Parts: sequence; C-alpha cells; structure tokens
Amino acid sequence: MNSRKRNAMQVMQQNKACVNRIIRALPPPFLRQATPYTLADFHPNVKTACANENQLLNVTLKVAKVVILGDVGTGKTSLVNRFVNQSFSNNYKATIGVDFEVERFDVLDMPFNLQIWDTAGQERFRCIASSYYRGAHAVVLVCDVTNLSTLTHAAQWLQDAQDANPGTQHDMMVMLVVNKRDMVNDTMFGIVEVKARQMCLSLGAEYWAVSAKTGECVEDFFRRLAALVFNAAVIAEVGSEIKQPAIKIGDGLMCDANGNANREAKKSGCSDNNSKCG
Ligand SMILES: Nc1nc2c(ncn2[C@@H]2O[C@H](COP(=O)(O)OP(=O)(O)O)[C@@H](O)[C@H]2O)c(=O)[nH]1
Ligand SMILES: [Mg+2]
Repeated sequence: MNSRKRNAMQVMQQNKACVNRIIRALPPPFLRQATPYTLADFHPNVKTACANENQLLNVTLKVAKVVILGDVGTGKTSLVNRFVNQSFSNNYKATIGVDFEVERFDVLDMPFNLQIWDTAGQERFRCIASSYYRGAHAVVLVCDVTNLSTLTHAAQWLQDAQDANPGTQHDMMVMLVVNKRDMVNDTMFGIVEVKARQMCLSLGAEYWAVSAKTGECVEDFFRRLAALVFNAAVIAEVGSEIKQPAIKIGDGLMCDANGNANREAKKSGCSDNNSKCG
C-alpha cells in the first residue's frame, strides 16, 4: 500500500470531518434553472434514515466514487488540487501517479467519503481504462471557458463513462463544470454560459462555472456534489416512497392480522388517570 493510499484510509477514519465538510442542508445549485436535480432539500426519507442510524447499515454507502473527465488542459487536476489541498500551481506534472483522492464529509451527521478519481494524463490519447469509470456514482465533465471544443467533447467523455457502466442500477449523477472563469470577461463568459447550459440540457447535467485558480465556487461545487451523491445513495438504500403511517397516531385504532379495525387495547395504564400504576 503506498503512502497516498494510507492517507486515504486515514481520511476515511477521521472521527469528524473538518468544519467546511459538514453538510446539514442540501447546498444550492449554481443556477436553479440549470440543473436536473431540483430537490429543495434532502429527501424526507434520507433525513429520517440519517436520524435513525440503524437504518443505514450498508457500508457501500459510506464511499462514493466520482470520476473527473474532460480534455487535457481543462484544469481537472487543478480543480481537484484546489479542493483537496486548497492550492493552485501553473505547472502540474501530467502524471502524479495517484488513483484517487479521498475527502471526508459529514452529511446529516453521517460519515461520507468522496473518492475523487483524476486521470494521470491518459485523456490526451483517449485511452482511459474502463476500470477508471467503473462503478462511478458521479461524473464531473470539466471544460475550459477559453476553448469551446472542450465543451463539445464533454458529450463524448460522458458517453465513454456510460459505455463502461452498462445497465447500472443507479443512474450516474452528471455535473458539467466550466473552469478558468478568471480568464474571461463577463461578456465572453455570458456567451460560453449559454452554450454550456444548452450542453447541460442535452446531457442531463447540472451546470457550474468555477475557477481552480482563484478558488471561486470550487468549494460550493464539491459540497453540492457530495450532498447530491449522498442523497441518491441513501435513497437507493431506503427507497424514495414516503411511507404514510396506516393509522394516525392517537386515533386509538389498531388492525388485527385480518385487517379488522379494533379499539386499541391499552398496554399500559400510565396515561389513563383511572388506571393503577405500579
Ligand atoms: N487561469 C487559470 N488557469 C487554470 C485554471 N485551472 C487550470 N489552469 C491551468 O491550466 C493548465 C492545465 O491544468 P491541469 O490541471 O493540468 O489540467 P488537466 O490536464 O485537465 O488536469 C495548467 O497550466 C493550469 O495551471 C483556472 O481556473 N484558471
Ligand atoms: Mg491532469
């Protein structure tokens, strides 16, 4: 096990996530009109399940795989590095020899880890192994605001990820991130944004614009991603159907095994003034 992997284990075993990795309400999208994920907060069943830890025994829930995809030079490594190490360099080595980074969150008081996979430069030759994509819960498509062809290519990157995950039970979450926001003025950005939002619509992706260089919106983006993936993972485990109680609390009726309604027999007389307690 190399030292990076040991670090990943240490991250996951932390007792608590650091303050800015604690999520108690669903963070908002970048633009409310540019996301297919329109829920206003965590699903009620997710909140209930998290309040009652015993419902969430499945360990697979605790780690989610996120793959970062996009043309070479769009800033994928910079984006991950900004988030994980709060730093930026103009000169990343193409190969850093790391499979993934792990970031520990606490979502609704549940420990949750994002395993963030960055390529080691293979995207230059479009020869990413299918194991890179396999089992991904979320795909982050990174584009460069100064290079529109990187936006067009996002569709192909998503296709590759989907091809490597045929018939997945859960849908992969898709986020499209326009990076290098710092490099263009508002007019230019507006033009790219229109095109990026169109692409998001056709791919079923949520739209974001960030700068790995300045850090603008990077933290917000990953918090939103972690929360959405967590929500989907818990729903996959506990279901999204909201169970209505068959009988309202306090109506005093119970059903017998045949479905016949009976007056509830009092098991304890403590709430009944006339009964004898103790
Ligand atoms: N100005 C600016 N440059 C960036 C930004 N993100 C990445 N870069 C630069 O873009 C180049 C490619 O970045 P890198 O992270 O290696 O891209 P990757 O090939 O997609 O991993 C590097 O020179 C980075 O310094 C950004 O947000 N703003
Ligand atoms: Mg890279």
